[in-house]
Amino acid sequence: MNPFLIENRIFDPAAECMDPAERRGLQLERLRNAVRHAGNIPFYRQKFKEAGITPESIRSLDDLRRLPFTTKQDLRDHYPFGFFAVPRSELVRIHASSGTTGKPTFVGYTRNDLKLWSELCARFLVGGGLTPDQVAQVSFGYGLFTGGFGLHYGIERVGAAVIPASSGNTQRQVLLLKDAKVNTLICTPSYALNLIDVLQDQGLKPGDLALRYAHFGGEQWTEDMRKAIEEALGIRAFNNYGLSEIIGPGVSGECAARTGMHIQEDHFIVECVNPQTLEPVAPGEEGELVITALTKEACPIIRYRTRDLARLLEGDCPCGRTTRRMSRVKGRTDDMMIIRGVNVFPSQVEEALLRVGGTAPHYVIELYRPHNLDEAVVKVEMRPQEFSDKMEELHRLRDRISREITGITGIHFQVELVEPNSLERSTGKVKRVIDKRGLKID
Ligand code: DLL
Repeated sequence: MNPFLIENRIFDPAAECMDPAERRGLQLERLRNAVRHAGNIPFYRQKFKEAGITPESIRSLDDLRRLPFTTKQDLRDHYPFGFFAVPRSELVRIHASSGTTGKPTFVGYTRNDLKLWSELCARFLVGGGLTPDQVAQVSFGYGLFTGGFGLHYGIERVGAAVIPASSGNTQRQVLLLKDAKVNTLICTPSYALNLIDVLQDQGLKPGDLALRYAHFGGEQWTEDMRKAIEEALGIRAFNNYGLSEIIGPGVSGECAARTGMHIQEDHFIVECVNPQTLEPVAPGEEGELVITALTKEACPIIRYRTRDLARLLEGDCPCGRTTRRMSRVKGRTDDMMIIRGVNVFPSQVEEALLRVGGTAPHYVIELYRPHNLDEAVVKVEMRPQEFSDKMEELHRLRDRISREITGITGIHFQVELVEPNSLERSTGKVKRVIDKRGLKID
């Protein structure tokens, strides 16, 4: 059976299909350089000194484990530019991470960093079907967020035509999709849901569009959500992963076979550790991803604790790339809800909702603590065509959802079926959890 539903293409075969032993050699050489270069940053200079680390003392890739971790707090402690390793004159761009509260975390790029970034984005875009004859619409925000500009230059690097639609104004986005005969859509999966609503409101069907592919990233989504979006748009959707502190989008992405996201290992080393002990997890087990950027000039970063939970996958991919793959991100350690002592991820609730079906894929989770006991509510939207159905059927649907969620999470959620279009729509990254318990979070 052909494992590819689209043509299997590789942007940079020399890098992506490199002999693994040769790649490990390259990583070791680059790791030494990264340690040397990171020494320009006082934080690392101090840490390396304390641990007796010099570039020459890095003799094998196992020595990576001797290097210090870097956390978001470390970056915050050196706000604004304490993690920049080059003189101001070498910087050509500054972005910032999407901090939920407080100050942003700035990240800088040299000219070489920008060149690398567009190549890394081109790799996963080509893997997921982008060709020079296509039109691609970028519906990520253009601004401090790395999604818009990162993907924009990746598309140009491939040679396709980019429509820099940016985020928001969904009616206009739909007009562009239709009239500019867009083939490839690029945004967060939750924004794709928003677009689907507007398309359907306008009576547009997949056949009315030239859309065939989508590249989604920037937030967690489930396999069931992929199926729902693919069906609604008549497309093939690919997952890509990255974070501003490392480079932005381009750390990893799916190929035509969609058996996990290929990590761009010539530029990044990804470890998977137990978030409590910080020891490596067993092969194939879930843990927190820790990423070292091997070649970044402006902001080299060593063993960055991403807080993203995922698995590193074993085995070869039929596409011919030799790079290690990672699973979908299940959630962030800081998105994990602890409800009555049980760890629950929004992705598990999403899985239950989409498995039962019969509702729209729009939901929000609210947590309360009325009598010192946690209560979890999931509000999920009805589809317009089903909203006026009989009460009895609605009750049955609610019970089915509730049972499915309990089956997956072990926790009882009160299910509220709410009116179509009553929940807030996302234009970028969706907020799935509203915690009203007044707990202290870090
Ligand atoms: O979201 C970079 C990006 C933009 C990646 C566009 C892909 C596409 P930040 O704003 O710094 O950067 O947020 C990074 O988003 O640590 C993950 O928690 C989450 N994330 C990014 N991609 C995925 C994905 C960008 N494919 C944070 N699946 C990361 C799940 C993702 N989570």
